[in-house]
Amino acid sequence: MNLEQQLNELTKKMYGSSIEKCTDAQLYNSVLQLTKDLLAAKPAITGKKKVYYISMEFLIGKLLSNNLINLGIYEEMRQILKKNGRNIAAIEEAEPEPSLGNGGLGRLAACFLDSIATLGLPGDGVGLNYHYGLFKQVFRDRLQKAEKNDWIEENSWLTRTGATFEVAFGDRKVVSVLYDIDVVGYQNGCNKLHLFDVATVDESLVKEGIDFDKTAIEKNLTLFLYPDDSDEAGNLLRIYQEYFLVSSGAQLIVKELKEKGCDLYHMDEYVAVQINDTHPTMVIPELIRILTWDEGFTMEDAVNVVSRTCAYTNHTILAEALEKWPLAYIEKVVPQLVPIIKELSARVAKKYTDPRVQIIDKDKRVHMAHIDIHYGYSVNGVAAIHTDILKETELNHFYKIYPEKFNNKTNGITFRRWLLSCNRELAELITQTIGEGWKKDAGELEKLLGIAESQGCAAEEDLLDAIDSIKQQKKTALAAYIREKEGVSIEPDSIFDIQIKRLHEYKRQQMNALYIIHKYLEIKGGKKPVRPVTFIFGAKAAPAYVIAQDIIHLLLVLSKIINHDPEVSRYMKVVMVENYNVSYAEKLIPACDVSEQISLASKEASGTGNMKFMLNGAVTLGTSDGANVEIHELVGDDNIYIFGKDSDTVIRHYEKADYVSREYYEKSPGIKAAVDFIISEKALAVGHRENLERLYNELLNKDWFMTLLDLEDYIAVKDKAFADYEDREGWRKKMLVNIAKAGFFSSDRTIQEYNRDIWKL
Ligand code: 26Q
Repeated sequence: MNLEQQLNELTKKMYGSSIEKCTDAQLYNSVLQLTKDLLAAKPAITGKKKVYYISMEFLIGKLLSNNLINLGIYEEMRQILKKNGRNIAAIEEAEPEPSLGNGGLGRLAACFLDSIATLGLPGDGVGLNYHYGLFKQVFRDRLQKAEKNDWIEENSWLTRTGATFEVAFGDRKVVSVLYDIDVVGYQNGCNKLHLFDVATVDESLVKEGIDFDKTAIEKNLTLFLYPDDSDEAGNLLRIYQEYFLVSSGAQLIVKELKEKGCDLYHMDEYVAVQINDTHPTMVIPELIRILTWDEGFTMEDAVNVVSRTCAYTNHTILAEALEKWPLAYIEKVVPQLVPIIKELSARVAKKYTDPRVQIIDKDKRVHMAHIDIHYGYSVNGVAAIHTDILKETELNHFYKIYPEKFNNKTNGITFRRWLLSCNRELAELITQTIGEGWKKDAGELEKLLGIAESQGCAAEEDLLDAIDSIKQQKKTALAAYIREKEGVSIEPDSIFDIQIKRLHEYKRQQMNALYIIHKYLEIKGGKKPVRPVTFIFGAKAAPAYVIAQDIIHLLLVLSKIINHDPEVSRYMKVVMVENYNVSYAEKLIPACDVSEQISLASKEASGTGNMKFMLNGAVTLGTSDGANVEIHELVGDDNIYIFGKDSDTVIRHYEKADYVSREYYEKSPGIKAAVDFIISEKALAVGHRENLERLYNELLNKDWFMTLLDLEDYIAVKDKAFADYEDREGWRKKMLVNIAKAGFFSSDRTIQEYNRDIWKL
């Protein structure tokens, strides 16, 4: 039976209907089922050693089109649907998006699974099956409200495996059930994403918004993902979740090892466990517990073999985001781990007197990262500058003890999702121009730069024209989508300036807002821009992060004022899209002209959105932070807009505590006017005084992430970028260079490095 016949059989069997006649949802479910069957028939990727990528988050996004691409049948399926009068895009829309991650760290885990399978390496993800994931964002009265994101339908990518484990907490036992999602490599076999759920989970606990009864662990444990909220840490439930993950995961690992007939004393020859930030750190004491309690190991032997098995990735240098759990909390949740953690801590204390490297500190708090560094064999940062800062500043005391453990792995993104799938037109143009090779070896994208030499200047001119016309097409499509979803009309001929990422003060969405106010005041004062600009934002704020909520409020206030002012809206519009997620990113990124990557230098570990934008021909406007530094090195000064103080300067300001935002406010009339606008009559007429005043005071009296430090430079460089956009020839060349140099940021390259230096599969 060919694919079309198989699909017809399925729609008939499932819905008594044909491909032509069934609803979009029914057709989606039928294609889903067909794809799941094809995945099940793929060979498993096998080998002596396997990596388990253990993470509280896997922000996988929708899976249908990516699975079809990796199976090599996307085009065939598109044609079959078309022949039957159906549109694949409409079928893709019917898929609910799982929101099993906060942002970068979770999305990175998903890109890595794609690359591990694509490279044919044995490697599984280990995570949790949150029923409502991260909250769904809605705007009411220009404020963010949180709702549950219901994504698990009767038919889904999840397959119940039948495997169960028992997880013992101090006050109760719960049964963990294992679901799997197939992860197919591009033209390769399958690995698994293992997601654990509580057998007795009860969705009816969730009533209004995202509130639920916090007492009944066995009913609520896997309902929600905790938002990335460094201020609100210390929640017991988060520790319950973390232990539930690592205990289930460790049991699965040991079970699979035994099935392989492996001698557990040599488990490091069969397994690498990659710990995604500190969240799954308890896997280290848990593995030691299992080996000593159940397998007859001495403490010494267990500690040694586990330390040769586990490796840790650090994703942040924000001190407030490093997990430090009170020992009393761990005692309450998992008393059985306490003697092990104390033993691990005592061993460190015996060797090193420096209080900065202890596991349990004088306030009886457990520093999770310290467990990872002492009892793992590798510590990596996620971009060159980030790893340097870890070595030289943040983790310097550890670097002095274990220089050989530290290594850098600059992040990457899967080009299957972030080009082939989200920008099929550009991918096809590239293939027509340089052949298929880049899909397997992203470095070949550089061939795009040799077109003038190899095929003549006319060919390069055609290429630039084609890239530009695809960009225009994507901008038009995005404008239509935004019109439909947000009810705002935007002009496809305007410059699309986009900042999409979690809302955090260090990412400085508020600085972008101040630029917008500055532009608005200029236009009001009679200075009209040559070309209109559309400022687009997408960001969720952790519900307990008050200032982040206030920044969202300011952005919504600005969009109301500006979009409804006929004098100004001809020149600029502001759109804050609702519920920014992976699917929205796939529409926004191909349509972007200017990619906003404006974090305070030293604070953004890497960023990965910056790479996605570059690959899709946007030009970066950014600080010397995270992977922007490496983008800058690759594309050169002419093809990126860098501004602001560098990380050394910023770190010195923190050390000396000599940054005073009010000084910047007082010495520059432009800055003062922009900041004052936040509490102007105009803003207060559409916004809430409480939110706007709080934000204004924060900027003037604290501004911990130094918004005003870089504002003037930001305005100057951004104006320059917008002016350069008018040199259309020059700008297209910048787009081309960005695309051509993006190959380094393929997660295939990143995973090859993890494998070469850490996993050795
Ligand atoms: C911790 C404790 C309690 C509740 C939540 C958390 C928590 C959850 C998520 C803390 C942090 C996160 C997420 C961090 C994150 O996404 N970091 C980003 O990782 C990316 C991939 O390496 C980098 O590119 C980004 O620079 C980094 O911010």
